[in-house]
Amino acid sequence: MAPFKIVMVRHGESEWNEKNLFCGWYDANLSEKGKQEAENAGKALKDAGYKFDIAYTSVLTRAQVTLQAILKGIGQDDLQTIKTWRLNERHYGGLTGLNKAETAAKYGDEQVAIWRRSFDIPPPPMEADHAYYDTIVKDPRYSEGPTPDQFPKFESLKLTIERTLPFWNETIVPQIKAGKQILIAAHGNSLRGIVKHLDQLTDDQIMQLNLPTGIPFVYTLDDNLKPIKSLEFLGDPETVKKAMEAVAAQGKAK
Ligand code: DG2
Repeated sequence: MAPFKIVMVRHGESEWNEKNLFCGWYDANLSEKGKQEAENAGKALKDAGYKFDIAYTSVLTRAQVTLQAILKGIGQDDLQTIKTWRLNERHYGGLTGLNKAETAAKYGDEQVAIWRRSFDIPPPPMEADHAYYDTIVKDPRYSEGPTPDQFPKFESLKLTIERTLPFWNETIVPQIKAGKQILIAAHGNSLRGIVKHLDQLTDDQIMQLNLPTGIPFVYTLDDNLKPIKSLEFLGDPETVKKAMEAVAAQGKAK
């Protein structure tokens, strides 16, 4: 049945992306620009003739609203959609709510680059006195998981992959192999984890990847789910390049 195709998209710009705040598990909405990006993503998929059998997203609003806008754009509002915390953004721990550029001014660009992009060095934990601790930990959307002992206080990319990959392997892979057309709307780092896995990138290689908001990308996979084509964006290459560079620059002191 191969080659298989799977489409993924990082949500449109969120209100916290717009303000350049570490967001993680905080449930930010889309900004106006982000809503437009989500609509554009739907248009791009429609123009390319995509239709899906099932969609997956996180339990966070910014990913779900992006998905809804895309599904509306391609005329599939009622598509079966599975929501899981395992596709959530990485938990940014004690950095949640801090401005990325101000944090770089305080701790240095290099330290912020380590917190944002190193594979296994986590941010500091979110302690119980953190301004967003209760909002996140007591959110009823987590009543079905993660369990209290799985509930993160912080996550590196490595830890993010450790909870995303079981969902990928157990739930998404069987659907790909059954020939289902799949769309995933998720987050910068949960998707970087999937990209690292698919392309077998080294811990150093994945540090260089910054996913832009609201631009869908396609993987074409062989029978063993090895990529035949990787990370093909549905967007003008120059725009994609600039958007990736802008994401990388968010962690630099002004
Ligand atoms: C961003 C990613 O997550 O931030 O948590 O701040 O994809 O949900 O907007 P998203 C956040 P960086 O790792 O790019 O700093």
